[in-house]
Amino acid sequence: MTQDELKKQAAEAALAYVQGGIIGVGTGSTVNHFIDYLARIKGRFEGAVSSSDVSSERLKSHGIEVFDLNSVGDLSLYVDGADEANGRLQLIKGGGGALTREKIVAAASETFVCIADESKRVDVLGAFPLPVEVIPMARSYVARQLVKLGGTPVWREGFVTDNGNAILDIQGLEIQDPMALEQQINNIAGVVTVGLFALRRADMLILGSPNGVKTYE
Ligand code: ABF
Repeated sequence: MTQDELKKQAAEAALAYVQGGIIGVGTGSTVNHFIDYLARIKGRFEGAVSSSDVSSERLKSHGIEVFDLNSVGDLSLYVDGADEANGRLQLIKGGGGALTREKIVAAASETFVCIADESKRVDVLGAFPLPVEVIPMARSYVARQLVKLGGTPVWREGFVTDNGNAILDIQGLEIQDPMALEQQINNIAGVVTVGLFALRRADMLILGSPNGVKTYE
């Protein structure tokens, strides 16, 4: 099976958790499949809050209504992908640059279902460069602080987030204590969001694999 088929498998399995109301929808190629599957069950839910402009456009193209998070209450479900997931369902996200909105929607959701192909499953987070969204004027300052934490930050040059900010990707980390590192990076002035989802991890991880879907809670 191709990697894309494994992503589709995970995306389709997540449909079972759509129980109505307004759902949170993330970003990325796995979520794109989820959005396409959602179109088939449009009658089963009211609409979506999306974590990126790209996903909003895709949802709308299927005739799915997109709501502003400010106009709805907490969401019962959020479905999104990840760049890495460990056994405790802690994640690295933000490879696509939408980490801030993803973190907000995850925080506002009761259940976070993460969908991915099984190549995303790791024992220790950090081989995938950890994205950090920063206020542009703080970029160099934040980079110096990240070096002190043992990483090598690389500016994602030319990339501007949906919020008008810059991204630093931290290479060379072996993240033994994801919650502590998330807190440390959150505390640096100028950091908007770090792509570690450990303080608010996924509640469920659905991985597509050649032997079928694997679900972890
Ligand atoms: C988003 O999409 C991100 O947080 C993560 O960077 C990425 C995963 O993309 P894909 O599903 O294309 O691997 O969820």
